[in-house]
Amino acid sequence: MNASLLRLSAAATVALLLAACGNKEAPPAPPPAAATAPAAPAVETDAEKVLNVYNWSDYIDPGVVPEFEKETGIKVNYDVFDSNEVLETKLLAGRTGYDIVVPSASFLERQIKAGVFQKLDKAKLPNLKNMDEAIAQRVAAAHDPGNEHAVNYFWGTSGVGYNEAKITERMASAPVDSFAMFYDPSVVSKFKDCGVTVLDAPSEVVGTVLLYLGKDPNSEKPEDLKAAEDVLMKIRPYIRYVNSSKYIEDLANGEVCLSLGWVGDVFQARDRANAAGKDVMIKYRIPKEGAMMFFDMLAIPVDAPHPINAHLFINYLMRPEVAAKNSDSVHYANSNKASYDLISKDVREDPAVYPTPDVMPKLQPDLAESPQFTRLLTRTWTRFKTGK
Ligand code: SPD
Repeated sequence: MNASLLRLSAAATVALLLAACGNKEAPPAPPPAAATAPAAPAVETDAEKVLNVYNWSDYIDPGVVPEFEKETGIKVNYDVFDSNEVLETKLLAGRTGYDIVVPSASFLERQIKAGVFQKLDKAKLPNLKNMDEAIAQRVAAAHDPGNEHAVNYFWGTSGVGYNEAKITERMASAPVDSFAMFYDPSVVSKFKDCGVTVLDAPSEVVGTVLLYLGKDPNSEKPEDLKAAEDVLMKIRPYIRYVNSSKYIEDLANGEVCLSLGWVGDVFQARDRANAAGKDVMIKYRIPKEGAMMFFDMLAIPVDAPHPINAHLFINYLMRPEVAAKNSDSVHYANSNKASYDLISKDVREDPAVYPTPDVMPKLQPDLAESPQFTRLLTRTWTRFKTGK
């Protein structure tokens, strides 16, 4: 194109733009919406626009359920639990009335075998495309072949949650990066007065004791369980309580100073303390001995009254922006790859939430137990909890 043509073309463009801007006449009325965009197809729901969800406590952003209700017109009844054992007892009894439950993968595995769950209708879950294949494969290989029954919601670890000031006041060089904080009587005894708590999660806690002892955390050998029980009984006098949800508030308000807790819960305690303007610094460490790793899974009971609504909600939770909002709020790692760039840097880059590649091999999955081992474990656990 020569210079005069260029000039002409530029002038023509300017003239056209000026003409467009200078046009005082009202623009032509837009065609009716129906003529431009076809009406969005009505979302298919169950006849009853209700959804009954049973999830872990403190495990969802408070805005997510109301936003889903507003978008779909489905009324969500939302109940919470804080132990896999409680959930399992209900599921095995049947007729829970729940449409979605969230067992950890090790429990899900045996519940699938007991026929508790229906297979997912993946055609109703297009957002599965957002999920991290590596995590899905890991769950498929160990617990749910083909990922037929469940979708990962969050994953994480249990480790050392502590109030920095109260701990260092009592022991300047406390081994906060070790399970010795709980399982060495000469250490844990120093924190008795400021409050030590342990999760009410038998297989997971016994797994952490076995890690501390340098043993296989999933061992079912009776002698290994006995060794773990010996440790637990020795430290029992220094434990204020065994509970899996109360410690969030208690760490936040300074009622307790040391918790064997789940990563996101400990960070929620930190957030609550900050929000209340408390001068409390709550921290979380993955112990150097390694940690137990869990995958909490969204699944639909076989007798769920509203299975279509359940699929809608699971698909909603897999929207990248919803998954990111949930992780930002509760500080647990999600496995929604499409959400990773939307998660706030504080969470996404926190190695306690998303452990670095060098730490990942130290994280041990909690594997499903045999019924015989569960019986032995339950006895050990009762002795530990009661201290007798
Ligand atoms: N407050 C939510 C905690 C969820 C933790 N799930 C952990 C399962 C451990 N096996």
